[in-house]
Amino acid sequence: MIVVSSPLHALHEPPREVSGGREVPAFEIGARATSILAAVEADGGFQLQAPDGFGLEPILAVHDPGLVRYLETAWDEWLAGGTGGDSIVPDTIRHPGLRPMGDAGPEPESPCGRVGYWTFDTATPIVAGTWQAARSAVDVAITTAARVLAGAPVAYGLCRPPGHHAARDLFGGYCYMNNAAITAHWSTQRTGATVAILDVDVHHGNGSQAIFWERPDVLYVSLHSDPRGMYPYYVGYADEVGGGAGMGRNLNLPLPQGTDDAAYLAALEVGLARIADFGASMLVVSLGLDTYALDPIGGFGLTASGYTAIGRRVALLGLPTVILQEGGYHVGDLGRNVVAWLRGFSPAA
Ligand code: Q9C
Ligand code: ZN
Repeated sequence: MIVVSSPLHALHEPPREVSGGREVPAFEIGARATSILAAVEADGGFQLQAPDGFGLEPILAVHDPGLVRYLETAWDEWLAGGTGGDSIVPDTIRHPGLRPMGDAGPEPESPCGRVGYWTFDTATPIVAGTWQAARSAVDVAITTAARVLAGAPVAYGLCRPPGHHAARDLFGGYCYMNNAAITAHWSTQRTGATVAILDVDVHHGNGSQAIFWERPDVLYVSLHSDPRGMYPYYVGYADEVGGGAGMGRNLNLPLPQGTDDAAYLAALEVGLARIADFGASMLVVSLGLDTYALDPIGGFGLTASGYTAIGRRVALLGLPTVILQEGGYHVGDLGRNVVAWLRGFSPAA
């Protein structure tokens, strides 16, 4: 199996995040990618490749140009503003209740005002290298799809930072640009493909859902921890089924805290049946390993052998498959769990 990765991810190293009312060391750190690469290299059966550069066009096809411009300029502007600090975190967030007019209003000029205009949480700091790292993650993701469109049955992209929480005009949830959504859209434009996104991260991929909400040609299916008790809290419920031309092309399967391998595999059958029904020509997997039993923020009970079984079951769909890294925060076991999943999908690597 081809594995695409870039060393540029390491330029994004947030020192901390605000979580549960405290500053805690960031969960989404470079050591995650190191763990995955080490396990992939130790396996020996994977073919490591560097990404190609795709520029801004595929990004701007999915994201608001204002968000992209913000991410590109935020750090320099923050430094110039003299507010100090080693990372950008909002103190005020553009809540829709602030504006009875119902629109977003103008983007402020103050650096503090700008960050809260484009993000929705306090867990996703911008540091000096965030823009370059986030761009490299997009290039990794598109390159992975390009290999599959060129005939590889499956390929894995080690995206970091992750992407599935980023919406058209919002970053958050450790995500700055939506690698999977950009890649799915790029694939539809390149080939006329119909794409199914299977999101197995423990968190609902609100960004991917929102981006394809009205799209008939991209099906979004997500298995995740019930948002009543889990980030992103306000979205990811079972009654969210898509809108307009995308009605019926969104499937949320919220699962209880503590979900184990067996219960997960049962729910996966429901998601895979919908994908088979849809008749996708390509599959994008948003691969989060924060469903792991020992994950520090996940709350599910999945195991390495569960991941192998899940990967094997997804492979049985028989679709050309682009697997993109999302979450997973047990750094010590993350690489082993990724390889367990990929080996399940492709036992011969
Ligand atoms: N107490 C991804 O897995 N909130 N993002 C964490 C922990 C943010 C997760 C709170 C979670 C974002 C890609
Ligand atoms: Zn997650």
